[in-house]
Amino acid sequence: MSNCPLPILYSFRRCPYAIRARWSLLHAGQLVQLREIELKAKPPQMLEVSPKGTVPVLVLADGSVIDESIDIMHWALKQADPFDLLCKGDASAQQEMTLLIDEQTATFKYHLDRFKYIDRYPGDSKDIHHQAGREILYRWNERIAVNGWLIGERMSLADQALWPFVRQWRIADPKSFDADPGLSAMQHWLRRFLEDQSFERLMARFSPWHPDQPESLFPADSSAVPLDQPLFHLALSQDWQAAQDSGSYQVSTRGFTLSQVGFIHLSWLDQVKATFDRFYADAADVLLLTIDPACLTNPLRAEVAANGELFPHLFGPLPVKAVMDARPYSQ
Ligand SMILES: N[C@@H](CCC(=O)N[C@@H](CS)C(=O)NCC(=O)O)C(=O)O
Repeated sequence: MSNCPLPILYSFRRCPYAIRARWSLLHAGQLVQLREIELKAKPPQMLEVSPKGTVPVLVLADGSVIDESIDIMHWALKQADPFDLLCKGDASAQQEMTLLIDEQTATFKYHLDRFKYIDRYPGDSKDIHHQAGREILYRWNERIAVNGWLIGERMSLADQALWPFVRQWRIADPKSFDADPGLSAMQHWLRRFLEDQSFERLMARFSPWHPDQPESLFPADSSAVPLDQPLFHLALSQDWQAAQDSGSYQVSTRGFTLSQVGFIHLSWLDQVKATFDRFYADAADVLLLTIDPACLTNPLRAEVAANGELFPHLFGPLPVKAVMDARPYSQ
């Protein structure tokens, strides 16, 4: 990992395509420069890299451009997919995901636009599109009713790609959505996203971008982790032993795995003692791992903890070879 320039994301706060792209960047631990645009006055810098003129557009450090939201999601998940949203190795789940995302793109969005903005479609009938969209939602609801998610027992890319559009549908008529007994599983499913602790970060407001102003970071409360100073992690000795056998360490913090939390908690040197006192003081055989951040390949981001302090987080497994030193920690 090197301190190369951050990707640039052209975004529009309320756009469901931009929302799903930001959601996946947020959860993959990716820091970007966010350029909020106005759809009525798209910046020439964006049109130059993506003449089709839709948001989101992601411009990577090497200049390559990704201008379809679903491709941005795939790119983000390639950087880090701690919850296995791509259902690696499960061809049938992947096929189901593709079918659902295609149905949203080709059919649901068509009815959503006409249900929500009927004034833009003279001669068309709002009721017909309401009914047609609702039938799709009923089918999605039946899937969610089985295990809580669109596919199987875990959240997948399909849930993440679809919820911003279901949110938009609800916004068009919240009363009928909330009162519909045929959508009860989906009402709960949607609330999981809207009440998620990251929703506020996702929907933070940015002033429209102007090249003369300083760049804004997304997530706005995060920052880059310097790569020229070591990072630290307190580990139980048995967990570190297991990591040496497998080649990577996948514990987030005491009692929680990477796949439960989504990232590994790290510290800077002056934060280690307080972390030990809070979480490890009664544990036997605690090791202090010293990590070379330049050897990490998954995204690293400094994020605000509940106490307001910034901590480095690693969004992926910690490779054993990135650990420069592992020694018993005691006060
Ligand atoms: N297929 C694109 C669609 C993106 C899209 O249509 N975005 C809308 C905003 S929600 C847009 O930029 N529209 C251009 C305009 O209104 O001028 C994607 O998935 O990224």
